[in-house]
This record gives sequence, C-alpha cells and structure tokens, in this order.
Amino acid sequence: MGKFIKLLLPVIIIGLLVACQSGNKQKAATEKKPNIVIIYLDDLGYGDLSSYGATELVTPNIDALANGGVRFTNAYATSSTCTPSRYGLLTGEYPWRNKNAKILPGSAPLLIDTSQMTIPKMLKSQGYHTGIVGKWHLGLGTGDVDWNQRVVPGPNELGFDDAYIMAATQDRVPTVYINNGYVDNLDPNDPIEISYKQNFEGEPTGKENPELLSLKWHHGHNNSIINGIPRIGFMKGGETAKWSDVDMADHFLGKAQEYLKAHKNEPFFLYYAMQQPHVPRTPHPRFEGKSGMGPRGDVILEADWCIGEFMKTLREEELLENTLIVFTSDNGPVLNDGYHDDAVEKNGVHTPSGTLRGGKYSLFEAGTRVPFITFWKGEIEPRVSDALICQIDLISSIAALVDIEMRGPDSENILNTFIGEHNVGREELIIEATSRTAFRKGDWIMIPPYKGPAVNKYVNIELGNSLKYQLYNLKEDIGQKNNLADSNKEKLNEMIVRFEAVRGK
Ligand code: NG6
Ligand code: CA
Repeated sequence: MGKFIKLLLPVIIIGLLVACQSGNKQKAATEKKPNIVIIYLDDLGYGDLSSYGATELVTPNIDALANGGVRFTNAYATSSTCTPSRYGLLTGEYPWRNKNAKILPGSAPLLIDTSQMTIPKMLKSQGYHTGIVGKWHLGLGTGDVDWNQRVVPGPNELGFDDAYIMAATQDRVPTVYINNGYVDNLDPNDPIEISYKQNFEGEPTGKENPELLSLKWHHGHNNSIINGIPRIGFMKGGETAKWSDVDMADHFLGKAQEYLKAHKNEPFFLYYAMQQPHVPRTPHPRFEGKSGMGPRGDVILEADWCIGEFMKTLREEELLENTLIVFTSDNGPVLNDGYHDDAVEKNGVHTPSGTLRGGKYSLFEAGTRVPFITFWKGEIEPRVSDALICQIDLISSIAALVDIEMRGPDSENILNTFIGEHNVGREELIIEATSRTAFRKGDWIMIPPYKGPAVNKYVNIELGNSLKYQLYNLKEDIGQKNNLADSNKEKLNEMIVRFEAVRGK
C-alpha cells in the first residue's frame, strides 16, 4: 500500500462509515420500493395554510402532513406560473431553457419532447405503475388537435401508464376530462370543436351575452360560456362530455382513490394535480360559504378535505407506511385572477403570500416560494427544514430513492434533505416569472433590471420589475424591503457573474 494511501486510510474509513450511516435510510427505503405520490396544488400561496402561519383558514389535513413530516420553509417551484413549473417538476430541467414553456392555451402542442426524461418515465423503467389525475397544462398533440380522436402525444407518451386529466386549466377550453387520450363521455354525434382565435357562429360568449353568466369576468375570460362561466377560448359541441365545475374536486378525488385501490399491490407513482385554488373557484355546495372568505377560501378548505379523504384511502388500503407523499404548489397566490368572485372583497386580513412579497406572476418571493411538505409514516421524522430546495430536484432525488443513477439536467439529488435526514439543500437556484429570471444563492437573491410595470394592475401584484438591480438578503429581510444593490456592490457583482455563468450554461 502506498504511503499516501496509508496515511489517508483512517480518513477514508471514517468517510465510508459516515456515508453508510446517512445512506442507511436511503437503502432501507430503496429495498421497500416505496410508492410515491405528488400532490400538486394550483396557485396555493406560501401563507394559505394554517401550518404555514395562516390564521384565517384552518387546513387540518394538510397540517397533519406538515406536522408529521418535513415542512420546508425555503422551497421553490421553478416558476411563478403553471406550465413552466410543471415542466420543471416533471423533467428536472429549468423551464427557461425551453422557449415554449409559457402559460399555454388549451390547444397547444405537447411541450415536453417524448424523448425527454420525466419522473414517470424513470419510475416506469424501474417497474413502477405510473398515473396522473388532474390538471395537465403541458400541451397535447402536435398542433392541430382533433378532440374527437385519440389526442396524442400526451401524458401516456411521457411515461404515464394511466392519465385522467383536464387539458389545460379550469378557465380554458376544452372543458372536458381526457381519459388516456380520449375525451370522456363524448357523444360522437356531437363532436367538439376548439379555437383560440375565433368564435363559432351563433355561440354565445361572455363578452356578448352577460345575461347568461352566473360568474362575471373581470379581465380576459370572456369567450365561450360553459356552465354559466365564461372561459378563455372558444368551444362548440361535446355537450355530454363537459365537466361539472362544482363536482370537479370530488371527481378527481374519486379517480385518485380508484388509482390507489387498483395499484396497491405494485409499486406506483401517482401525480395528483388538484385544480384548487385556481380560477374559476367553484366549491362544491358542501363547502360554499364555509371559509367566510368567498370561493377562494372555500376551495382551499375543499382541497384540504380531499387530501384528508385521499389519506384515509391510503390508510385503509394499508399503504401509508410504504408511501412517500410530496405536497406542494405550482406557483404563488393571486386573489383576482380574472373573475368577480369576491376573492378580494372577502379576503379580510388573510395573507395568501404570508410574509413574502409579490404573488403569482412575480419575481419576488411569493411568486415561486411555496408550501412544500414531505410525509412518510414511520420513515420521515417530523421537522421543519429551511434548506433551499426546488421542485426540479425531485427527479434526481426520486431516482436516488429507487436506487438508480440519474440526474435531470438542472436537478440535484438532495434525497436526504427531502426525507429529513439532512438539512442541506442546493446552493443556488434560478427562479423564473413570465420569462424573466432571478438568481438565489445562499441567503441572497438578485433580480436583474426589467422593463415593464412594477405592478400588474389587473391582479394587483408587484411583479418585481425595476430598471435597477435589486439585491436582498432573505435571511434578514424576508419581505424584500431593503434593496442592498447600491450598498453592497461586491455581493451584487458576485451574484451577477455567477447568475450569468449559470444562465448561459
Ligand atoms: C392567465 C389568465 C389567468 C390564469 C393564468 C394561468 C387571463 C387574463 N388571465 O393568462 O386567469 O388562467 O393565465 O394560470 O386570461 S396558471 O396557474 O395556469 O399559470
Ligand atoms: Ca398555477
């Protein structure tokens, strides 16, 4: 043995012992082939849960996950809007690398290339059954979709064995469910036509027929009317296939529960992408008025109830001890997102963004910093973690959990942090908001100058635009009140250099 190695031997042995110890849990987890569930909410803010400090809303079922698992306080979606965040979540690639990763219309082609790696594809290769129930919003088909045939490619071609989805958002056409590529309950004698350019002759619209509306539009959302709600985009036909808005939560919950029951005897991955509290907020009558905060509060309570029911099924099917649950949201909160639904009027003293600045669409913290919880009965010890983590890290970390060597392009394996063994996250992160990017490193965030309004006046959210550089120390100034760009030039320059190096990668 060389002298050098001899000298280093004790160090190597200690190193290996430490590695083994921290790897033990990982190994135990791997041997069990745990089921994996991602529960993804839509527009739920950092301050919308009682476990994250909300005082006006009580969310006991989500709180039970937060209190029994790891509650992350420094966790990010990649983006402050839906499509790019979902792109990042499933592929592990920063969405700003893909110029088409923007909020998509319901007629957009599939955004993720079928050759790209995704979480379901990776897990399928390891013998998992994979399913999605809920909101997709990543495009479908190749451009000119015929909704009366099998819509392909879609989630099935990206690794989901089972896909029961809505194509885009609850406020966009087509307002139908799609079951493994086929519109559910479609009557072939009443074919569906969709356009995002023009109306179909003779069809009423929100703009021209306000007398038909049960919910009034505030901005946008004045095209086809479905169930009294004006939507984005035009739709004709497909009467029997149209969803019932107030039943959507129960409908998706039922599908998610069916999925658990059908696949309880094999390792499975379920992506349960809930539609709340995105607009239009349509609580089931059971939840109407329950929050005292109008439909936005009511649908958050509805979502919490759904999660309680979902957990009950996991328990009844004896799956709890072998299932890792990840709970998070695709972007930050918004009150008025285009409908007169009392979200602003009845909000009272509730702070959907918590102590953070901004909201949905914003480069400030509340755009992308979201609730994030991991829960695994008997495996994860309850704790609060302030480690810097991002949803793009899930793909590499889940790969490690199922014992394969794989990295998403921008994804880091921080499995031990996700399962509460460590408290060290990533060092740096680029966040994105409507095609603008900012750079987080350690406790610091740097927002480069952007033209454009400081506030989006329709939604009343500060977007983060300024003609000057912005630099905040988030540890000392979580509300981003003190711009230190002028007083700490050295830090600012360091951040700019590193940001440009990563951004240009
Ligand atoms: C915006 C919509 C908004 C919402 C958002 C997508 C208008 C004026 N606003 O364009 O209501 O649908 O897109 O939200 O149409 S997301 O959470 O899916 O990104
Ligand atoms: Ca969203």
